[in-house]
Amino acid sequence: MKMSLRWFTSHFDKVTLPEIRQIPGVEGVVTALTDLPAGQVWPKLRIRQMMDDLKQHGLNLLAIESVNVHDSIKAGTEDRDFYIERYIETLKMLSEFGVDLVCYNFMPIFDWTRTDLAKPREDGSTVLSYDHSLLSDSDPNQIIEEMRKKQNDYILPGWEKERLDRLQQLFAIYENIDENKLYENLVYFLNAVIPECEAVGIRMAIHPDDPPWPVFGLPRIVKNASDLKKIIEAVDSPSNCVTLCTGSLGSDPRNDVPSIIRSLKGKIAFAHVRNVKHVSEGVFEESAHYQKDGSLNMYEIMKAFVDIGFDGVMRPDHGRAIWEETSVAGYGLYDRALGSQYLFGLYDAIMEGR
Ligand code: DNO
Repeated sequence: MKMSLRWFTSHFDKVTLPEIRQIPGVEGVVTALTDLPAGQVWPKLRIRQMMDDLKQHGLNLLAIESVNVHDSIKAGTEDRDFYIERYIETLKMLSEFGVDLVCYNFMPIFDWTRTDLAKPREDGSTVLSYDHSLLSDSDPNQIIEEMRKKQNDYILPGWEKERLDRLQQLFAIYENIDENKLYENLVYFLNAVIPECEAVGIRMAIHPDDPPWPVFGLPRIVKNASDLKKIIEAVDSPSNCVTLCTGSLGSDPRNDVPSIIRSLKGKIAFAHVRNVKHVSEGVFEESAHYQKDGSLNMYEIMKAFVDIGFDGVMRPDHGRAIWEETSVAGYGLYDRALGSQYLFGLYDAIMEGR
């Protein structure tokens, strides 16, 4: 297992590489050229700069999170082959720099969604939280505008201004896309991309939907154990893998996360590990990684990873905002650093007992 931290490059992240370097056991980062819109081929020079930056600070690039999939591919519009070609070009370029793990998701329009990015907790920290009732039956534009007003400049992926400006147009291309159609489009994409990945030694790791149920009426197809199994089986290849995100899957209490991990033995290339606190149906808030702070059994989760011989890249996932830190929502240094050490603690204790 290789421990990493997500880093948004020096353009966007206040967390610095020297800071990351001082977290015990963290061998590298997972990152991306976040400023590039989906569909653009990543320029070689920018990838080289990113690699040089990391090397100078003694950190490895352990994965790309993410190469985002263009909505034309997800919705299966006429121009999808053009965007698939570009996607493959980017993958090939990345492989020239030794990248062998790429995370992606197949959520229409938006990436992960929360309804509050700074919910105060009793201890004075704030967390990301979600209440489905705030999203139902409403116009996404209006809701997002309200949230952005309330929460200053905070944005989540998929909430960028350029995208919000053409939200209507984006919703229109998904008008006739149900779960089956979206799944077919994913399989079409995988059939094109996976052979190329095999050739250059890249593992593609699909990220579960977050939250794992439909949002704004858009279909979701990576919600639980059977969805993941179906995707893995659709294209049988060592390059067709999963990002096991405990927090995304775990926000649905029906998902038994340790058992999902066990069922995906050999297919998990990337692990995002965090806790989440279930509040009520469709309502959750993120918590500290520490088991008793949330609803997930973190010990059983880490044990499941050890039991299946997981040897991929792991990262602590979202943290609380603590000690007055401001950061990319969910991605401060302090609480994720604490989280990484908690995960190491569990991992080492489990290994020691073998
Ligand atoms: C949220 C992240 C996601 C993830 C993408 C993968 O914190 O886990 O944004 O990076 O869904 O493509």
